[in-house]
Amino acid sequence: MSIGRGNSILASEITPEHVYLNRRQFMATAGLLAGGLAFGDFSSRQAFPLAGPRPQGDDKLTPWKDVTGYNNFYEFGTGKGDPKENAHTLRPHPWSVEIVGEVGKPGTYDFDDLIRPFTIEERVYRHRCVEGWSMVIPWMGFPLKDLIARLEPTSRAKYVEFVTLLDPEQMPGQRRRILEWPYVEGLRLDEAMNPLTLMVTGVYGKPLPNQNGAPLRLHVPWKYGFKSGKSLVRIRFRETQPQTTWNLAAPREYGFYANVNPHVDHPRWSQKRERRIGELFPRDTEIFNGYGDQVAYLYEGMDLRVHF
Ligand SMILES: Nc1nc2c(c(=O)[nH]1)N[C@H]1C(S)=C(S)[C@@H](COP(=O)(O)O)O[C@H]1N2
Ligand SMILES: [Mo]
Repeated sequence: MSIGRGNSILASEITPEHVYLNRRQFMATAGLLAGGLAFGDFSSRQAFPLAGPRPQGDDKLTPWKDVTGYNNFYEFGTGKGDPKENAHTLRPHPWSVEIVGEVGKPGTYDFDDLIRPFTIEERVYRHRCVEGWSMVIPWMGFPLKDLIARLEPTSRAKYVEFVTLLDPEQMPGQRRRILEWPYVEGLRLDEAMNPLTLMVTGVYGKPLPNQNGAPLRLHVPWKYGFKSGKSLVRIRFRETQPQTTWNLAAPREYGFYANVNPHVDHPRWSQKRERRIGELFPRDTEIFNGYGDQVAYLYEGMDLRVHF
Protein backbone atom coordinates (compact mmCIF):
# COMPACT_ATOMS: atom_id res chain seq x y z
CA MET A 1 0.00 0.00 0.00
CA SER A 2 2.46 2.63 1.05
CA ILE A 3 4.79 1.76 -1.80
CA GLY A 4 1.92 2.13 -4.25
CA ARG A 5 0.99 5.49 -2.86
CA GLY A 6 4.59 6.58 -3.07
CA ASN A 7 4.68 5.63 -6.74
CA SER A 8 1.55 7.63 -7.44
CA ILE A 9 3.16 10.74 -6.01
CA LEU A 10 6.09 10.32 -8.36
CA ALA A 11 3.64 9.74 -11.17
CA SER A 12 2.05 13.10 -10.48
CA GLU A 13 5.34 14.80 -11.12
CA ILE A 14 6.27 13.13 -14.37
CA THR A 15 3.05 12.27 -16.22
CA PRO A 16 0.33 14.35 -17.86
CA GLU A 17 -2.50 15.14 -15.52
CA HIS A 18 -5.06 12.77 -17.01
CA VAL A 19 -2.74 9.83 -16.77
CA TYR A 20 -1.95 10.81 -13.24
CA LEU A 21 -5.62 11.05 -12.30
CA ASN A 22 -6.25 7.62 -13.74
CA ARG A 23 -3.38 6.24 -11.76
CA ARG A 24 -4.80 7.82 -8.64
CA GLN A 25 -8.17 6.23 -9.35
CA PHE A 26 -6.46 2.93 -9.86
CA MET A 27 -4.56 3.25 -6.63
CA ALA A 28 -7.75 4.20 -4.83
CA THR A 29 -9.50 1.15 -6.21
CA ALA A 30 -6.56 -1.03 -5.27
CA GLY A 31 -6.81 0.41 -1.78
CA LEU A 32 -10.49 -0.49 -1.58
CA LEU A 33 -9.80 -4.01 -2.79
CA ALA A 34 -7.03 -4.42 -0.27
CA GLY A 35 -9.71 -3.78 2.31
CA GLY A 36 -8.89 -3.17 5.89
CA LEU A 37 -5.13 -3.38 5.49
CA ALA A 38 -2.51 -0.86 6.48
CA PHE A 39 -3.75 2.68 6.62
CA GLY A 40 -2.23 4.15 9.72
CA ASP A 41 1.48 4.00 9.16
CA PHE A 42 2.10 6.36 6.26
CA SER A 43 -0.50 8.94 7.12
CA SER A 44 1.57 11.41 9.04
CA ARG A 45 4.78 11.40 7.08
CA GLN A 46 3.97 11.49 3.37
CA ALA A 47 3.05 14.68 1.59
CA PHE A 48 0.29 14.26 -0.99
CA PRO A 49 -0.62 16.24 -4.06
CA LEU A 50 -3.87 18.12 -3.53
CA ALA A 51 -6.54 18.83 -6.07
CA GLY A 52 -5.78 22.52 -5.69
CA PRO A 53 -2.60 24.58 -5.67
CA ARG A 54 -0.38 24.18 -2.64
CA PRO A 55 0.87 27.60 -1.65
CA GLN A 56 2.14 26.30 1.66
CA GLY A 57 3.88 23.35 0.14
CA ASP A 58 3.70 20.79 2.89
CA ASP A 59 0.21 19.44 3.35
CA LYS A 60 0.67 16.12 5.07
CA LEU A 61 -2.24 13.79 5.53
CA THR A 62 -3.91 14.10 8.91
CA PRO A 63 -3.62 10.72 10.62
CA TRP A 64 -6.58 8.33 10.54
CA LYS A 65 -7.02 8.53 14.28
CA ASP A 66 -7.62 12.29 14.11
CA VAL A 67 -9.76 12.20 10.97
CA THR A 68 -12.02 9.64 12.64
CA GLY A 69 -11.60 10.63 16.29
CA TYR A 70 -11.81 14.44 16.31
CA ASN A 71 -15.14 15.29 14.74
CA ASN A 72 -18.06 17.66 14.62
CA PHE A 73 -21.35 15.76 14.37
CA TYR A 74 -23.73 17.30 16.89
CA GLU A 75 -26.28 14.53 16.34
CA PHE A 76 -23.92 12.46 18.50
CA GLY A 77 -22.82 15.11 20.99
CA THR A 78 -20.93 18.39 20.94
CA GLY A 79 -17.52 17.13 22.16
CA LYS A 80 -14.87 16.34 19.55
CA GLY A 81 -14.62 12.76 20.84
CA ASP A 82 -18.38 12.21 21.12
CA PRO A 83 -19.12 11.20 17.50
CA LYS A 84 -16.53 8.42 17.55
CA GLU A 85 -17.81 7.17 20.87
CA ASN A 86 -21.54 7.45 20.13
CA ALA A 87 -22.09 7.05 16.38
CA HIS A 88 -22.32 3.25 16.56
CA THR A 89 -26.11 3.70 16.89
CA LEU A 90 -26.29 4.95 13.29
CA ARG A 91 -27.31 2.24 10.81
CA PRO A 92 -25.95 3.33 7.41
CA HIS A 93 -27.00 0.15 5.56
CA PRO A 94 -29.47 -0.15 3.99
CA TRP A 95 -29.85 3.55 3.27
CA SER A 96 -31.92 5.55 0.85
CA VAL A 97 -31.65 9.06 -0.50
CA GLU A 98 -34.62 11.11 -1.70
CA ILE A 99 -34.13 13.35 -4.70
CA VAL A 100 -36.82 16.04 -4.70
CA GLY A 101 -37.78 19.44 -6.04
CA GLU A 102 -36.80 21.07 -9.33
CA VAL A 103 -35.36 17.97 -10.93
CA GLY A 104 -36.22 15.73 -13.85
CA LYS A 105 -35.45 12.44 -12.10
CA PRO A 106 -36.95 12.73 -8.62
CA GLY A 107 -37.36 9.63 -6.51
CA THR A 108 -36.19 7.57 -3.59
CA TYR A 109 -32.94 5.88 -4.50
CA ASP A 110 -31.24 3.06 -2.68
CA PHE A 111 -27.76 4.28 -1.73
CA ASP A 112 -26.01 1.50 -3.66
CA ASP A 113 -28.05 2.24 -6.79
CA LEU A 114 -27.43 5.96 -6.44
CA ILE A 115 -23.64 5.65 -6.39
CA ARG A 116 -23.25 2.67 -8.74
CA PRO A 117 -22.74 4.71 -11.94
CA PHE A 118 -19.77 6.59 -10.53
CA THR A 119 -16.10 5.76 -10.25
CA ILE A 120 -14.98 6.23 -6.68
CA GLU A 121 -11.73 8.18 -6.69
CA GLU A 122 -9.44 9.42 -3.96
CA ARG A 123 -9.30 13.18 -3.41
CA VAL A 124 -6.96 14.70 -0.86
CA TYR A 125 -8.66 17.88 0.40
CA ARG A 126 -7.92 20.50 2.99
CA HIS A 127 -10.73 20.72 5.52
CA ARG A 128 -11.06 23.97 7.51
CA CYS A 129 -13.51 24.20 10.38
CA VAL A 130 -14.96 27.62 11.21
CA GLU A 131 -13.68 26.99 14.75
CA GLY A 132 -10.09 27.43 13.57
CA TRP A 133 -8.71 23.92 13.15
CA SER A 134 -7.93 22.16 9.91
CA MET A 135 -7.02 18.77 8.52
CA VAL A 136 -5.86 17.21 5.23
CA ILE A 137 -8.08 14.27 4.40
CA PRO A 138 -7.87 11.57 1.71
CA TRP A 139 -11.57 11.29 0.92
CA MET A 140 -13.05 8.67 -1.40
CA GLY A 141 -15.93 9.79 -3.54
CA PHE A 142 -17.13 11.26 -6.82
CA PRO A 143 -17.89 14.79 -8.03
CA LEU A 144 -21.38 15.94 -7.12
CA LYS A 145 -21.65 17.46 -10.61
CA ASP A 146 -21.74 13.97 -12.13
CA LEU A 147 -24.70 13.01 -9.95
CA ILE A 148 -26.46 16.30 -10.67
CA ALA A 149 -26.02 15.79 -14.41
CA ARG A 150 -27.79 12.42 -14.19
CA LEU A 151 -30.63 13.82 -12.10
CA GLU A 152 -31.38 16.53 -14.69
CA PRO A 153 -32.26 19.66 -12.71
CA THR A 154 -34.95 21.84 -14.28
CA SER A 155 -34.21 25.35 -15.55
CA ARG A 156 -35.74 26.69 -12.31
CA ALA A 157 -33.15 24.95 -10.09
CA LYS A 158 -30.78 27.57 -8.65
CA TYR A 159 -29.83 26.00 -5.31
CA VAL A 160 -29.28 22.55 -3.87
CA GLU A 161 -30.30 21.66 -0.31
CA PHE A 162 -28.72 18.76 1.61
CA VAL A 163 -30.62 17.18 4.50
CA THR A 164 -29.22 14.87 7.16
CA LEU A 165 -31.15 11.94 8.66
CA LEU A 166 -33.73 12.85 11.31
CA ASP A 167 -34.04 9.95 13.74
CA PRO A 168 -33.41 10.46 17.47
CA GLU A 169 -33.18 6.68 17.92
CA GLN A 170 -30.15 6.51 15.65
CA MET A 171 -28.95 10.03 16.47
CA PRO A 172 -29.47 10.52 20.20
CA GLY A 173 -28.09 14.06 20.10
CA GLN A 174 -31.29 15.06 18.30
CA ARG A 175 -33.16 14.67 21.60
CA ARG A 176 -31.45 17.88 22.68
CA ARG A 177 -32.47 21.05 20.94
CA ILE A 178 -28.99 22.48 20.42
CA LEU A 179 -29.77 22.98 16.74
CA GLU A 180 -32.89 22.71 14.61
CA TRP A 181 -33.02 19.12 13.36
CA PRO A 182 -32.51 17.76 10.84
CA TYR A 183 -29.23 19.43 9.94
CA VAL A 184 -29.68 21.25 6.62
CA GLU A 185 -27.08 22.82 4.40
CA GLY A 186 -27.13 24.22 0.90
CA LEU A 187 -25.14 25.45 -2.07
CA ARG A 188 -25.85 27.56 -5.10
CA LEU A 189 -26.23 25.23 -8.09
CA ASP A 190 -23.04 26.53 -9.71
CA GLU A 191 -21.12 25.86 -6.49
CA ALA A 192 -22.58 22.37 -6.40
CA MET A 193 -21.51 21.88 -10.03
CA ASN A 194 -17.89 22.95 -9.40
CA PRO A 195 -15.60 19.98 -10.06
CA LEU A 196 -14.14 20.22 -6.54
CA THR A 197 -17.46 19.62 -4.79
CA LEU A 198 -17.34 16.01 -3.68
CA MET A 199 -19.92 13.41 -2.67
CA VAL A 200 -17.94 11.47 -0.12
CA THR A 201 -18.43 7.76 0.45
CA GLY A 202 -15.16 6.84 2.14
CA VAL A 203 -11.87 7.94 3.64
CA TYR A 204 -8.39 6.39 3.69
CA GLY A 205 -9.55 3.79 1.16
CA LYS A 206 -12.35 2.49 3.38
CA PRO A 207 -16.08 3.15 3.59
CA LEU A 208 -16.94 6.19 5.71
CA PRO A 209 -16.96 5.57 9.43
CA ASN A 210 -20.26 6.59 11.01
CA GLN A 211 -18.69 9.55 12.78
CA ASN A 212 -17.60 11.02 9.45
CA GLY A 213 -21.12 10.91 8.01
CA ALA A 214 -21.76 7.40 6.70
CA PRO A 215 -22.81 6.36 4.20
CA LEU A 216 -22.87 9.61 2.21
CA ARG A 217 -21.70 13.14 3.02
CA LEU A 218 -20.58 16.19 1.18
CA HIS A 219 -17.24 17.96 1.23
CA VAL A 220 -16.85 21.46 -0.20
CA PRO A 221 -13.17 22.14 0.43
CA TRP A 222 -13.12 25.92 -0.09
CA LYS A 223 -15.86 26.45 2.50
CA TYR A 224 -15.93 26.08 6.25
CA GLY A 225 -16.61 22.51 7.32
CA PHE A 226 -20.17 23.14 8.47
CA LYS A 227 -21.30 23.47 4.83
CA SER A 228 -20.50 19.78 4.36
CA GLY A 229 -23.53 17.91 5.68
CA LYS A 230 -23.22 14.32 6.86
CA SER A 231 -25.37 11.18 6.57
CA LEU A 232 -27.54 12.71 3.85
CA VAL A 233 -31.04 11.38 3.23
CA ARG A 234 -32.42 14.09 0.94
CA ILE A 235 -31.14 16.32 -1.83
CA ARG A 236 -33.56 19.01 -2.90
CA PHE A 237 -33.21 21.18 -6.00
CA ARG A 238 -34.72 24.60 -5.35
CA GLU A 239 -35.45 27.91 -6.97
CA THR A 240 -34.80 29.79 -3.72
CA GLN A 241 -31.91 29.81 -1.26
CA PRO A 242 -32.42 27.19 1.47
CA GLN A 243 -32.61 28.03 5.16
CA THR A 244 -29.53 26.40 6.60
CA THR A 245 -29.09 25.13 10.14
CA TRP A 246 -26.16 27.28 11.24
CA ASN A 247 -27.49 30.36 9.50
CA LEU A 248 -30.79 29.90 11.39
CA ALA A 249 -28.95 29.35 14.68
CA ALA A 250 -26.72 32.45 14.43
CA PRO A 251 -27.18 34.48 11.24
CA ARG A 252 -24.54 37.07 12.15
CA GLU A 253 -21.94 34.36 12.67
CA TYR A 254 -22.61 31.82 9.94
CA GLY A 255 -23.52 33.11 6.52
CA PHE A 256 -24.92 31.07 3.66
CA TYR A 257 -21.69 31.25 1.65
CA ALA A 258 -19.20 30.45 4.43
CA ASN A 259 -16.23 30.64 2.10
CA VAL A 260 -12.95 30.27 3.97
CA ASN A 261 -11.71 33.86 4.18
CA PRO A 262 -8.92 35.15 6.42
CA HIS A 263 -10.08 38.73 5.78
CA VAL A 264 -13.54 38.25 7.27
CA ASP A 265 -13.41 37.38 10.95
CA HIS A 266 -16.05 35.50 12.83
CA PRO A 267 -17.71 38.05 15.18
CA ARG A 268 -16.18 36.27 18.16
CA TRP A 269 -12.74 35.28 16.83
CA SER A 270 -10.18 35.87 14.08
CA GLN A 271 -10.11 33.68 10.97
CA LYS A 272 -6.60 34.77 9.95
CA ARG A 273 -4.90 31.63 11.17
CA GLU A 274 -5.67 27.98 11.75
CA ARG A 275 -4.30 25.10 13.75
CA ARG A 276 -3.58 22.14 11.51
CA ILE A 277 -4.38 19.12 13.67
CA GLY A 278 -1.07 17.51 14.63
CA GLU A 279 1.01 20.68 14.17
CA LEU A 280 2.42 22.83 16.92
CA PHE A 281 2.36 26.27 15.33
CA PRO A 282 -0.62 27.94 13.69
CA ARG A 283 -0.47 28.56 9.97
CA ASP A 284 -2.00 31.33 7.90
CA THR A 285 -5.45 30.62 6.54
CA GLU A 286 -5.74 31.14 2.79
CA ILE A 287 -8.59 32.71 0.90
CA PHE A 288 -10.94 29.97 -0.35
CA ASN A 289 -8.79 27.58 1.69
CA GLY A 290 -6.16 27.74 -1.08
CA TYR A 291 -8.56 26.72 -3.89
CA GLY A 292 -9.06 30.23 -5.29
CA ASP A 293 -7.78 29.35 -8.77
CA GLN A 294 -10.64 26.90 -9.09
CA VAL A 295 -13.48 28.71 -7.35
CA ALA A 296 -12.92 32.49 -7.31
CA TYR A 297 -14.93 32.87 -10.55
CA LEU A 298 -18.06 31.85 -8.64
CA TYR A 299 -17.95 35.04 -6.60
CA GLU A 300 -16.87 37.66 -9.12
CA GLY A 301 -18.58 40.96 -8.40
CA MET A 302 -19.81 39.82 -4.98
CA ASP A 303 -18.80 41.60 -1.78
CA LEU A 304 -17.54 38.73 0.36
CA ARG A 305 -17.94 40.83 3.51
CA VAL A 306 -21.65 41.03 2.83
CA HIS A 307 -22.00 37.51 1.47
CA PHE A 308 -19.87 35.86 4.16
N1 LIG B 1 -25.26 16.44 10.04
C1 LIG B 1 -24.18 17.12 10.40
N2 LIG B 1 -23.25 17.45 9.47
C2 LIG B 1 -22.14 18.14 9.83
C3 LIG B 1 -21.96 18.58 11.17
C4 LIG B 1 -22.96 18.22 12.14
O1 LIG B 1 -22.88 18.56 13.33
N3 LIG B 1 -24.04 17.50 11.71
N4 LIG B 1 -20.84 19.32 11.50
C5 LIG B 1 -20.18 20.05 10.40
C6 LIG B 1 -18.91 20.63 10.80
S1 LIG B 1 -18.94 22.02 11.77
C7 LIG B 1 -17.72 20.14 10.35
S2 LIG B 1 -16.25 20.92 10.70
C8 LIG B 1 -17.66 18.89 9.57
C9 LIG B 1 -16.77 17.89 10.28
O2 LIG B 1 -16.55 16.77 9.47
P1 LIG B 1 -15.56 15.63 9.99
O3 LIG B 1 -15.96 15.31 11.41
O4 LIG B 1 -15.73 14.47 9.07
O5 LIG B 1 -14.17 16.20 9.97
O6 LIG B 1 -18.94 18.28 9.41
C10 LIG B 1 -20.00 19.17 9.17
N5 LIG B 1 -21.21 18.42 8.88
MO1 LIG C 1 -16.85 22.98 11.64
